[in-house]
Amino acid sequence: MKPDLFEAPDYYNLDDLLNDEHKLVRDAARQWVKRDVSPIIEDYAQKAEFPKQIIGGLAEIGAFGPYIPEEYGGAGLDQISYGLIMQEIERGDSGVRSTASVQSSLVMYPIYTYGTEEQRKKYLPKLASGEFMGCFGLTEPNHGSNPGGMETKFEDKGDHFLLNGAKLWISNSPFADIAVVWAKNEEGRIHGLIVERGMEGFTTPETHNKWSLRASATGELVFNDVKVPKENLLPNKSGLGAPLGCLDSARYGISWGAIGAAMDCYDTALRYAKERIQFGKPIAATQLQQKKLAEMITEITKAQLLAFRLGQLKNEGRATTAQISMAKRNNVDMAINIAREARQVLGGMGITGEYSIMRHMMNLESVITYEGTHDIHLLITGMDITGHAAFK
Ligand code: TGC
Ligand code: FAD
Repeated sequence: MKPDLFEAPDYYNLDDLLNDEHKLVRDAARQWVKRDVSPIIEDYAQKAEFPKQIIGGLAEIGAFGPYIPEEYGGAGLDQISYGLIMQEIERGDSGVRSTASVQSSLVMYPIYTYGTEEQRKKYLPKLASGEFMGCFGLTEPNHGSNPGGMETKFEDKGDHFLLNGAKLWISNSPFADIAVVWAKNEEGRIHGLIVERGMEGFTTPETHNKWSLRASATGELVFNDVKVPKENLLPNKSGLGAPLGCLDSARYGISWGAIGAAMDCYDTALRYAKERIQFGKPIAATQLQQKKLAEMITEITKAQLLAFRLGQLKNEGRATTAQISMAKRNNVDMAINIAREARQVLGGMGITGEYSIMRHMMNLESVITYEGTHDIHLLITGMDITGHAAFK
């Protein structure tokens, strides 16, 4: 793979809006990605393997629980710093950002927000340091966009719960130490349970042959009469709103992350267009390639403004689910379109692993599907502005 020469586009001087801490955190993540991710990621994506050796580095840059208070091992940062870390990691690879998103927003967030003090103390510091890795089980074979229909269930057996069912498409499942699992009790009410690797009847088969997110491990969670200790129930919120609350936080991070992937594709295409000579001049001097590049930087700039404003609202506790949906949908769509255009700027070279663009493009096919599909986010906006839910 080519050396990582990335230079971040900042067409509207957004750096002026960042404080010193934001810039420090962002620059540390950027340097780490250049040093520890870019040189190895193509190889791991080709092998379809998650590079476990980067777990310590992710912890060091604060990617595990950026906004979780320091007393629980988190970085105690604000939401804009969280977004910037996700942006920088996804600039390297969406699969690596997935690992960080799941650990932070789908495992640490529910334990911090819905868990007991004992659960916080037991799990959060280890998750923040990367000693424990976690995964989040919501999606099932028969229930993806409609998680409320889930069939995974648990029964109260007096001194423990008995868990049965299966989850599909679970990021990090093949190597996770713990899983935050959403299941229905005898009354059909959804609760979160912490399931630990090694519990009898709990298996995590890996999903193979993905063309997308190849450097991220994806698998199933299978529960066959798993005895879960009662103290592993997350007691402070139940109902579908509990997992959906976690998704708000992860989707927010993705709205920043997608900008990173788009910036990398744009930067690569711009550099290539300036260097590639056809018909005696750089292809960057042709109107058609300028149209592609000019539209890319325009869309990236709009997405940056959207994410920054959403970050301000999130810091104030005012960001709504619908606002987050709009940003996730818009920014991922923006990134996938830029990846497709950027790939064309590179001609045949664009399909090789010498450059990151094709990998980003394939990764973004997952990003536009998980954490709520492109369609579902449009319907969330539609519901918000009309008052009518068109899902059912
Ligand atoms: P609905 O009737 O609208 O809502 C049920 C209850 O939940 C409440 N609620 C929320 N609460 C907190 N935060 C939110 N964002 C909430 N959204 C809704 C709602 O008020 C209601 O509460 P109550 O008290 O009235 O019961 O639910 P619905 O069944 O109609 O479904 C709505 C829909 C389709 C929008 C929702 O289910 C949805 O978002 N579906 C998409 C599923 C999804 O995003 N799955 C993601 C799985 S995890 C993943 O993909 C990880 S990828 C790895 C990575 O991140 O990198
Ligand atoms: P479906 O819900 O079956 O949707 C199929 C199509 O129908 C889509 O185009 C959808 O937009 C459309 N559709 C569905 N309902 C409607 C409707 N009402 N109106 C119009 N169109 C509709 N889940 C987890 O719980 N944890 C994870 O860690 C996780 N990681 C993932 C990693 C990867 C690589 C992938 C690909 C997925 C992951 N997921 C995870 C699952 C992901 O969240 C789901 O794939 C996603 O929510 C969509 O569900 P589905 O695949 O079952 O598609």
